Amino acid sequence: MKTLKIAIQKSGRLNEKSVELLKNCGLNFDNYKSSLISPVSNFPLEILFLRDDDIPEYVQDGIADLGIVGENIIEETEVEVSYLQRLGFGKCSLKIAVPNNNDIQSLQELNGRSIATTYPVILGKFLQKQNIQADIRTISGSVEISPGLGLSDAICDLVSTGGTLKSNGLKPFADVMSSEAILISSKGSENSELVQELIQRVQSVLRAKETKYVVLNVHRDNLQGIVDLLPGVKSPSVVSLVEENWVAVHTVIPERDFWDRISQLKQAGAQGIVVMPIEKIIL
Ligand code: PRT
Ligand code: ZN
Repeated sequence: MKTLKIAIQKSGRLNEKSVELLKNCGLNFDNYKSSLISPVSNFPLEILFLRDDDIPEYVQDGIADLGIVGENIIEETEVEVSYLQRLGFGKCSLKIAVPNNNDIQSLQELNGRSIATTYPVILGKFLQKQNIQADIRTISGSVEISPGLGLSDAICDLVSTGGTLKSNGLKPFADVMSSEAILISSKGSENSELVQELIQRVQSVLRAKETKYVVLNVHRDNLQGIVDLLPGVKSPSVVSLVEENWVAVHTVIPERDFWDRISQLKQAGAQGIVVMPIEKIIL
């Protein structure tokens, strides 16, 4: 059987979460920082540890069958790869930012101005779409200091908390794209059985992350009210308790509206609510 290769970031913002995801998929491998390649002992897979900028091209060229990388890098390198799954981590936005004391009000006012960035391709397409002629200054890093040094009027860079912009006296001005880590494959390899098996494992881990397992106690008189609050669940399990007319309801709740749902359940008579993380959900 052919051994697959998956490229992930060697070190940096996506490394830890990528390793965690693969480990949660049941893959056994050593995460030695010094090695470039690590075999998986219980799946025909090798892990390549690379700089994130190199991952899209490695995958496009088939040197790696799969990769985990930020959408921003895929778009910037303009590679032809298949998007398999958004992974929900490494979230950030590519934004144009201007100095706090700048009087630029509208996008059109960027005409004739200079913008420093490490994302000239994405920025170029964005400006073209908006019909703006600005001078894109491509630099290789520390973009945020360029207005202060008088190198550009504005910048276009990734933002997550906004702290870097703030500490450099900059304010966000326009959203160019939002990004998160994505599982990609080289064109065509998504059809292979092994890749499909991996995608299923990744999806079961992600589904589990989005849901919590909840057990609660309720008097039978209030049971229907509780069940009505659990849409999307085919049929919660109901187990009789020793105390007469009391039951335990076992169910899953989506993480995103978790607190709202819990307070509704309490109001409807739920008691002794126990919440547990789920490891995997296999459909
Ligand atoms: O060594 P290698 O080339 O592999 O790594 P790198 O240094 O080029 O990338 P790295 O590890 O910094 O980021 C990897 C990926 O994480 C990026 O390609 C994005 O997809 C994603 N990501 C998520 C981010 C951020 N959030 C982020 N905040 N990448 C960079 N930043 C930087 C940004 O450039 C700016 O300097 O963080 C600063 C802003 O952060 P805040 O929190 O102050 O807004
Ligand atoms: Zn990089």
